[in-house]
Amino acid sequence: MPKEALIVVDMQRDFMPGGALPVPEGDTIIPKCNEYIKKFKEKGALIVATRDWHPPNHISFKERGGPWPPHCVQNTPGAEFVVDLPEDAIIISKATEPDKEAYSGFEGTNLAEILRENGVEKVYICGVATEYCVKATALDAVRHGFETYLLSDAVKGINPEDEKKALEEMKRAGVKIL
Ligand code: VGL
Ligand code: ZN
Repeated sequence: MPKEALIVVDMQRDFMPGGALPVPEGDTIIPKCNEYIKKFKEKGALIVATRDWHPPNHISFKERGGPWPPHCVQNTPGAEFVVDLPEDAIIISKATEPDKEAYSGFEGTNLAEILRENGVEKVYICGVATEYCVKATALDAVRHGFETYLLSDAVKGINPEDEKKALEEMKRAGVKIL
């Protein structure tokens, strides 16, 4: 039973430069994420990848009054992963309901149950965007009782000031920033 899990948050084409909702320099953490995936896999950790997986009419999209341009629409190239995942990686699709936003990988998914069933006690988090889905996932991980670590050299935010605030907030909540 793996005691550790790596959670790779939303490393998808639409969040990379040239995508529908780009995280500036989001692509620069791809090699780092791939390194962590390989390293954690080698030591027997559970590899989890969350993905933003919206229906075409999602409530977070501008045409429905939301803050974002359409992005990560289910089964489109923009929703594809840009990192190398092992075949047995656990894929968690989130924000799949038209009328519900979900930034956290735990929200409306069975991620907590999967981690518990696998004996996971510690989770390590990397990915994008630091102040949205990474933060929400990390805070929920703490709430669910997991020892939570942020791989800070493998995350990227949309806005540097918001990213800084998010790191402080995570720290206050008990996330260990590595
Ligand atoms: C995200 C904005 C909208 C994220 C997802 O993955 O951080 N941000 N949808
Ligand atoms: Zn989204």
